[in-house]
Amino acid sequence: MALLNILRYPDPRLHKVAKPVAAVDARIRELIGDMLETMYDAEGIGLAATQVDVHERVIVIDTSEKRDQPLVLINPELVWRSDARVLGEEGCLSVPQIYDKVERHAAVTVAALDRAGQRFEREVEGLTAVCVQHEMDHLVGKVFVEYLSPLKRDRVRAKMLKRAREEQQERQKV
Ligand code: K2U
Ligand code: ZN
Repeated sequence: MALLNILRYPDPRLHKVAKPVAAVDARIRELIGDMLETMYDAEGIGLAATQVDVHERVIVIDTSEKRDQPLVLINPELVWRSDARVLGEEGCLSVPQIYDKVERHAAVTVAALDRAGQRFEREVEGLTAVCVQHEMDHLVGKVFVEYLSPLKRDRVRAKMLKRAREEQQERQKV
């Protein structure tokens, strides 16, 4: 298993559209293991392959209290969306320390392949539903800050670029 590098906004690779997984093989299962390790290490509750610069349709999620119930979604598709919507505070491992409100469907049904390549459907609500929608946005190159106003989005972009410059200067000092 390995910890993977998480791309930081506004890295242009975060806007690439992921391709469907052609075969659920050993390579994909290793990627899923590494994504889960990376998500738990970063204290996230979800991670999309796009965020680790792999542009295939793979998502891992774990919203359980004990962090021991991973949900693996390969080639996920939403097959139902509730009319009811929720406005929730979102964050993103690719946009650290930035949180803001985003409106999502309150519940969704997602169809996907599991690690054995078997198709399944799962209806989710609450934080899991929000996370599924957030991660599926990543797979089409969308980051949650794009739901914010242009002013807020520009401020986030400037803050992230400043932080990246400062981190680069720190690395050059050592
Ligand atoms: O895509 C990611 O970077 C993972 C997000 C998943 C998430 C998105 C929206 C709302 C909640 C979670 C990260 O887990 S953000 C960090 C975090 C962790 C717990 C609760 C909220 C945010
Ligand atoms: Zn995210």
